[in-house]
Amino acid sequence: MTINLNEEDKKNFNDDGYIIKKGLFNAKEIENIMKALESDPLIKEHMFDRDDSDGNSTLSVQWNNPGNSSYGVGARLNKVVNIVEQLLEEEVYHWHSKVTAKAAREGGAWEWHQDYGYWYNHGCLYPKMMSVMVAIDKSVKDNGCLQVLKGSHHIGRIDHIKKVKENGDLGQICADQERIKWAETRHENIYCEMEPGDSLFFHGNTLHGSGANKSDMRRWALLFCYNSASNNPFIETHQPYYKPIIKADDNYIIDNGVTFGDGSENFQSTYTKKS
Ligand SMILES: O=C(O)CCC(=O)C(=O)O
Repeated sequence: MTINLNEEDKKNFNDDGYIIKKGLFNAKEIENIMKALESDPLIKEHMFDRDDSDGNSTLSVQWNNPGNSSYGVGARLNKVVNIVEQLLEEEVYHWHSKVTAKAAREGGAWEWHQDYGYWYNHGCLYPKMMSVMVAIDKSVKDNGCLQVLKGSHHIGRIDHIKKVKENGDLGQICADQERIKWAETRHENIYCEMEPGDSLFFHGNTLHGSGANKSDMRRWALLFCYNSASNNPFIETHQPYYKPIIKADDNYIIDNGVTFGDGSENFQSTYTKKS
């Protein structure tokens, strides 16, 4: 199915750097995705801790091939890819997908960053890239929902550095702190509160981050990231070159029940596992 975005959606994305599509995934789809994420041994095997400055961690797992699992195929669904292509105004290909899982009371924060702040270093010349965050659990301020600085994609790419923790150790990679300080004075900080199935579409240069999970509610999210077909990286990294997306029917996740990865996902394990 093609969901035709209206002019307002496109304008909002261009002006604000994000839009939220409520209920893009229905309750049964989210149930199947959640069951697959919670029980697929491949997910357990590739989950890694990503510490924040206070030592709280978010579990994360990332893969390059969308595949056919309930959680992976979402990145290939017509209803998702067609929206991304309308927003970036050209054909896109799958860059990577990931899960970010904040446990109740323990899940850590993500420093302000731009995804293109990282992807620039993977040889993509243009910021014609974006992400889609699908809420698996209800996401609110208290459990560390994603925050965006509205309209901050207009700033352009900001240098990213490793944050120095209070004890002097190097922490997460984040956008230059001086620029963030100024960006926060000029761009509204939006807490993207979402119900399961709601999906946030945001530009590669939109500054975003999230707070620690201080609540008793878990906060899991699934992220699909895309590059424009014309923006093939000019260097070789772990990220993929252009490969057409084989779009999947919107009913795939329901029709196929709970499906696990088959090993073709090319899971990335770039984070340090906690001992
Ligand atoms: O899960 C989150 O709160 C943030 C994830 C994020 O910003 C990212 O993966 O780039």
